Amino acid sequence: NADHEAAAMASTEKLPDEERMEWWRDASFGMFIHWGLYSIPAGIYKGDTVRGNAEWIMDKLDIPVEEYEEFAGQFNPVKFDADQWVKIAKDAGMKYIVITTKHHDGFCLWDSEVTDYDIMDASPFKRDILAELAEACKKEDIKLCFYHSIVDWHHPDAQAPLYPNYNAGQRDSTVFNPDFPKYYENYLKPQVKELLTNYGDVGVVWFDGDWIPDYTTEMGKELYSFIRDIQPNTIVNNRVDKGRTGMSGMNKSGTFAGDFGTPEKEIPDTGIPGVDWESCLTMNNTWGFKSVDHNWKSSETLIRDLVDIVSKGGNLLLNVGPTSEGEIPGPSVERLEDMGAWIKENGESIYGAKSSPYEKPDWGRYTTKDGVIYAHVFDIPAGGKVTLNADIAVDKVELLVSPSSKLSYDEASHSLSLPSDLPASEVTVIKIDLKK
Ligand code: FUL
Repeated sequence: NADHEAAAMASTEKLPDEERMEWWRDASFGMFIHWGLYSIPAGIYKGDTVRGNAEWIMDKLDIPVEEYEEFAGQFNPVKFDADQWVKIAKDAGMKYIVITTKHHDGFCLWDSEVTDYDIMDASPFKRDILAELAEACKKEDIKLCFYHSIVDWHHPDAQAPLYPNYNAGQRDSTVFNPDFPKYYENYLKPQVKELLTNYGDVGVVWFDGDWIPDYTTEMGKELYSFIRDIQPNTIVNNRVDKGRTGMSGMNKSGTFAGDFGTPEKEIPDTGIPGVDWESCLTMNNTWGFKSVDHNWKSSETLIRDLVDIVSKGGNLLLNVGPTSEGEIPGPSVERLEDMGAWIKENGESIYGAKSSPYEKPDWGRYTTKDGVIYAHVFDIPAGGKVTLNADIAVDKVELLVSPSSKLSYDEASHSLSLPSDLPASEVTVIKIDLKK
């Protein structure tokens, strides 16, 4: 249909790097969606519960390929509603969505031409998830982005059985699959091409699985140009290559490693000037849906994490793991609603904001934009006195949520006095206009 076709058109005008990265830098906040067959066992198989990430169940519980494949025939997420997912993201203040087109288990959420192990050919659902999301995103002006795993436990030229005890931490990292280059050439690249050809503008390609020894820096470099040749403005994460450092997921200096760093389940202590990065975080302890994981972070923690990340110059990619029926879990939706409510009132201090040149204060964080410093107060000091820990040339101060309420500033002590009847907030934002 016409909507489908309009959503499938991609722009081809090549932007200079600063402009190409602009929407992403200004966006600050996106939704990560880990969804696939693993949502069916939801962390438990034949009575065993997977430790940690539920999307790793095939590997962690040693489920043979033929047994795992049976989930494909059961995957029928009748409650999936792309418009609703996009609305949940948009109402939360998120500007982009990154969905697992294929995770390590190899199952594809779109109608891939190079395999039948996908939603259209192997499952009763027979709807192209990516096409529906592309349409919904286009309507709401949300950027659609694709996570794509380099690791593939299902494809014979790339799969696990060659790797006894396949595990990022435990496996013998010297064992190679001699057929991996075939998989790279005849499967991985054609799939990436499909993703970049059939669903309109792709904001980001978010690779994962760069750690396997079969995948080389040469492949990464080639894949990067391959993508930019098809869609010149697509942004690619650093896992297109092995250039990231272990813990922080930032880029090693001097190595080729995509367009931005990807600290995982972690917020770096400080940003790095001139380096783009995005922390991906879970709301509980897993990416893929896990029925027994109720260890939810509070909305307050998540809002403060967002502020912390933006104050250091990064983006937050916050995960949801929909159920096998196609629903974003209730506790995730509640948290996203709380975040949306806060952002609705305070978003000016987040979108397009940069890290400030000042040390982080004990009471919270600073962000900055257009001659304004935003002081984000996490814990209001006793007596309502917030002391600026830097020599900031204050012209005017006001509460972002209620510009008319009384706020005073004492220049000698660099301190702001907050009114005692302040409405409660996870983070109270004070807007400080700087002297010109
Ligand atoms: C990791 C993967 O192994 C996890 O399953 C998850 O997708 C995370 C974002 O990246 O490396």
